[in-house]
Amino acid sequence: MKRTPHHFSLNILVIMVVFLSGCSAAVVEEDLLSEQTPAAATQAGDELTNGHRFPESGVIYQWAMSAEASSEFSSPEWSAEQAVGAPDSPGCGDYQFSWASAASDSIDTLIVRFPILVYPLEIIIHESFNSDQVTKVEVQDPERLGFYTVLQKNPTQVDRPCPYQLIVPVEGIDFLTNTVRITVDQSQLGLGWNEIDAVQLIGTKGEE
Ligand SMILES: [Ca+2]
Repeated sequence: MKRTPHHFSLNILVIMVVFLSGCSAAVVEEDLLSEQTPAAATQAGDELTNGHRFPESGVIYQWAMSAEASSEFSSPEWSAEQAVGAPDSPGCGDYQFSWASAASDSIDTLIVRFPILVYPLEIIIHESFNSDQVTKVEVQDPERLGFYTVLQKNPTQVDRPCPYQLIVPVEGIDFLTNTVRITVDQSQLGLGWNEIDAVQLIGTKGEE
């Protein structure tokens, strides 16, 4: 794996900082959110889930707004922060726009938080390199601060498609949540870093 300085990404970062400093928080949050109506969902069509699995209105599709990890390869490149927002790695490969753990053969966790508390319907993990070594996905109950497992499985090697979307249906969670914890186990298959580009939480706000 080649880890060389990427001057161009530094430039992009500077541009992004300048750009973001000019944005209000509301604008940034809007970028992370979309509330799909059936019509909009049909038009979107670029993701497997949009409009097909949840055609009803009132379903919120949101990208992570913050992230932390048990380790990260470097910062800002390959840091946990790279899993924030919509996918931005340019394709399948070892791109610094995705989170990578410090070691290539470790068990590590990534925690992502979302703008709005929802009853979760589905979690989609966008993996850009060495899929799919995710072994556990949990959601947090913000009142009890406990994590509840919604997926537990063995790591597998998925060569195609790449990037890969791990779609995790969520059932039986009766509390509102905005926090997801993902565990990758890179110790078993010898594939190297399983890099995560973005995470989407789909759910409903329930009765108000
Ligand atoms: Ca990313």
